[in-house]
Amino acid sequence: MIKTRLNELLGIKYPVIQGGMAWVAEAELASAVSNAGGAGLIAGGSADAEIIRKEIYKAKELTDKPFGINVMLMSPYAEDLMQLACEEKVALVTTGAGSPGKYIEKLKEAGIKVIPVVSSVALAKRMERAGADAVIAEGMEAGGHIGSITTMCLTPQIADAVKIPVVAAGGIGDGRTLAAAFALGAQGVQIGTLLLLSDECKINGNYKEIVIAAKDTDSVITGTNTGHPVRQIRNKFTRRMLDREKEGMSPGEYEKLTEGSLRKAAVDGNREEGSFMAGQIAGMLNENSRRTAKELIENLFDETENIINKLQNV
Ligand code: TUI
Repeated sequence: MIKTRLNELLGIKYPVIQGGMAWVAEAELASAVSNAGGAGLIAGGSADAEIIRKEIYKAKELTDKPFGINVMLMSPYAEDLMQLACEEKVALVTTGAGSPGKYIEKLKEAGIKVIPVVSSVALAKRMERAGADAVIAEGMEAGGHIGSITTMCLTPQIADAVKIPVVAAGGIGDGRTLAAAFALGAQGVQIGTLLLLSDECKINGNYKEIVIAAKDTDSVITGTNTGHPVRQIRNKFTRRMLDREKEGMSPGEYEKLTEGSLRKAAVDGNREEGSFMAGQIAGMLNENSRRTAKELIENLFDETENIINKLQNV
């Protein structure tokens, strides 16, 4: 059995945290991941606190295991969601797309574990000083909003720079990549793309088909120069975005073009206009990857143990 400081910190069976996927990670997925022995998350995305409160209540009905919320810090409701987390005493808060420094003290007072996603050594160190319990080192292999360093290079550099546990994210999709994360100095992993295909993930079926069909080179990064770099599967929407970026689109126009695109992917399954965020591991996934969250997580850790055992003979 793989046991690390992350298991201890969160009181979980497997050292895995679910990615905080906006418009994707709802109560059903979060509770399934927690029931499977990981740390499930409800994604705050751009939703207001009352919507997320309902999801928290639903998750409390579905699991008695620890789960948390992910707060996307560019959301206008980020502060409300932090307040909500304290009121509802969720087990953990992960954050993305910014620095949660000013919220950490209050969250800790409420007994909540705080685990920010970071994409640089500098921010990881700042988060440790501010009292974070662990950090998620997210490489640019990940889906959604990303930094510029790969998981392979970011994880060991952050592991060397901080004493708190490091969770590797971006590019983790099977036992080989998970074992590699441990080799890089991580105490656990965050999994997003793999869970898109779990039965409990209720996104539009087209989204799942698009992720399954994706090859290694099928994701692109939009927004590198105009706003926030975002990895997603190439389609008509990304081609238009990249064309407009070349022509010198303003950040304002960028925001306007992206507005609603995630909903169009996750809810409507609009193949042309949706932003189908997914990591580079999409290329590894196939029809057999459609499983329950429990099967996916158990299989992932079985594979990891096998790989680690095999590596003893290298
Ligand atoms: O946040 C994510 N992934 C996301 S958020 C999201 S919603 C969105 N939709 C459209 C455009 C933009 C966002 C979709 N996917 N991952 C965690 C993450 N955080 N990756 C990188 C960062 C990050 C980047 C810069 C964290 C902090 C930061 O700088 C903060 C500072 O103050 O230095």
